Amino acid sequence: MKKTALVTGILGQDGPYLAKLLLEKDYKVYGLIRRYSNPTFENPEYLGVHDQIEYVDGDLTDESSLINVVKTTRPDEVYNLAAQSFVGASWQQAKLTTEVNALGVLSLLNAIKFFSPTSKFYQASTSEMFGLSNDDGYQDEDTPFHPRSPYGISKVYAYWMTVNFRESYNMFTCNGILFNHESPLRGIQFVTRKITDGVAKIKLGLADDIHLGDLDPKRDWGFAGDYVEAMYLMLQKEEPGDYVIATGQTHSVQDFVEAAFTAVGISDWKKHVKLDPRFQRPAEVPHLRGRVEKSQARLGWKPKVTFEELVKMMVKADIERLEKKEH
Ligand code: G4F
Repeated sequence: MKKTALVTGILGQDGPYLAKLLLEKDYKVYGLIRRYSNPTFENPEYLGVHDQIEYVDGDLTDESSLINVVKTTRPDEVYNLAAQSFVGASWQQAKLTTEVNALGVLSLLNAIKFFSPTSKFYQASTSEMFGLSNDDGYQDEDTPFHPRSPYGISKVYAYWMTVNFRESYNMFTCNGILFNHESPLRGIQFVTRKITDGVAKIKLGLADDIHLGDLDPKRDWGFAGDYVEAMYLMLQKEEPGDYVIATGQTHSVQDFVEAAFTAVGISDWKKHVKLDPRFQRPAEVPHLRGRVEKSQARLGWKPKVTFEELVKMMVKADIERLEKKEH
């Protein structure tokens, strides 16, 4: 019998990469989608998986819809990737962020507990939970949390609820504490895609500048396609657990900008980058860098794509996309 997986957030960045991996492993993949007037299937289409996913209707803020989906699909594995995932928006929409990212996870865990208790559960936790915690320049599974945004706070709640269902009800629940992971499918608001799209437009003569909030923050950036493999591996272990997934290297926003301009042969990047306070955050997370000893030792997971390869991949994809649009 085919294994089955329910993936929430199937139209985002990670959902289609995970679906591709699971389909290659011969899973049946259910993708949860909430009601949109005009849903866009661009990301699953980009990876060629759209036709193979069975879409099911539901919303993390509507418990009865989750119960219905869990009860009818009874999946072997549930990957909760759905979220209000843009940190910057979480100050303006703190309650919505909390309802989706925190209470939504509680509802999903409850639906599994009552209607499919043997389903294994993956929660998309995040390095944003660490926030200011940066004792020795790294963060790992033992680093205390100090979230800096309503987004980070909502994710800390979901993290602990995931741990609590494991400890209280003996359910197989895991947290993947993923550091920033990017790809050509990244939403245009996130800084990496904003930069690569801007650089592609400048290269093609379609724009002059990129407006950014801050060049100093440092992030541990990896490739989303590598990171979904770690999600899968967590649920294949004998015992559930929580794992940091990262590259172990950190770069500033400025490093990313320089690498993206270099990828198209432009050296005077300063001419094209404007600092714009509209994109600054009320409280910043200055430095993220993950220590990945546990995931390497216990999951055998390692990132494959380097920082430079990632930047080049994203710039190339944006140039191709724009050239296609122009013709
Ligand atoms: O790309 P970002 O918006 O990602 P951020 O806030 O690090 O969050 C991402 O990674 C988290 C994992 O650590 C996820 F949990 C989360 O869902 C999301 O995927 O911003 C990266 C950095 C920040 O320090 C931000 O302040 O870039 C800085 N930045 C500077 N100028 C900017 C800009 N970010 C954006 N989006 N736009 C700017 O103009």
